Amino acid sequence: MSLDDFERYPLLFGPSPVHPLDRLSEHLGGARIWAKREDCNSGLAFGGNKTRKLEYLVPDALAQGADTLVTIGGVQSNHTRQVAAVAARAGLKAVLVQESWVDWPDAVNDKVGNILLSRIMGADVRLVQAGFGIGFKESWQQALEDVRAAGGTPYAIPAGASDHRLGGLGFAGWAYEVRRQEAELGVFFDTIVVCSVTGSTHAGMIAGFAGQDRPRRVIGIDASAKIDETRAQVEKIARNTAELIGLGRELRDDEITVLEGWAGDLYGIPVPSTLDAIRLTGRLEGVILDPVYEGKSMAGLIDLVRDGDIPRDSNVLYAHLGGQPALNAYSGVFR
Ligand code: 5PA
Repeated sequence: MSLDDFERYPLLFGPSPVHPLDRLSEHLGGARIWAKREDCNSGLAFGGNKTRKLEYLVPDALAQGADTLVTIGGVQSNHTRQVAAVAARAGLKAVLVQESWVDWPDAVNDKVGNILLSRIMGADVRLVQAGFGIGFKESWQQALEDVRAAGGTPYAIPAGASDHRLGGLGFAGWAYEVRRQEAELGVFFDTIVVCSVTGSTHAGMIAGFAGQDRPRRVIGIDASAKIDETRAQVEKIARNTAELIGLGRELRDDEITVLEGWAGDLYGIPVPSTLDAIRLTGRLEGVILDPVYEGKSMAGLIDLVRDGDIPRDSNVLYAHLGGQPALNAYSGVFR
């Protein structure tokens, strides 16, 4: 088996853009930083990392005769918004369980940004009281039951499309896409920096890069503030995905790196380093990051470059995974 043996339902524009962040690189005084832009990878409701993962789940849903995609996330989940868009595009219904993962005081938190977009796209949006967790949830099981009881055929997509057999394939494909873009650009990215929460973005990359001849560091930055769970999930999905795409060997422990230190104490709550990273990237590059995910992984990248952990002669690829719609629910922190 190889990745090409899996059916893919095209949802992206094509390869996502790669470009240098020269003013940020200059500011940090070392390591050339580039970005690969999953935040503009698709015309479907602003795209993002889940849109790429879902290319491999949609054919499975259609093959099973499903008529409704059922998934789960926080109130400002980017994932659920992308499922709503993909359901619309594929002519399916969407049921979105939106749990109160983040205790965030912004008065419009459950009205603007991602949840607004999901409502516009016709998803059945259900607000549920339950805390953060990337595992399987009762509310999600209930939503699946409800669809069945109404005579529908649900297709279950776990949080972040991660703990799913096919969840790692999209970003395994990303690793091959990077290699093709490197050949065009004449550059080699020795270090990749990516935000990790439900794990299949980072895990897919690990599996995809593991099959390439030139080794590189794929550094996950935890944004869940639950490092042990993130690490365990990344490891599990990376190993499953590697097997699925026929890597032909076990992944080594040193191929799986998830770093903590930039999430703060709680998922979904920005800390000073998050806001500094968002402002710096906005002011130097005109590139917008969100306070839940990308601001935290960029804060990690900045410190790793500044401290010399990523050497000055490195070419670093920052995976920008999307997430900007949630900014609308965080306007209070930028006043
Ligand atoms: C998310 C996830 P993984 O969950 O695959 O580790 O990706 C982390 C991540 N960046 C990084 C952005 C913009 C993301 O949206 N979002 C989740 C969501 O519900 O939106 C799955 C948590």
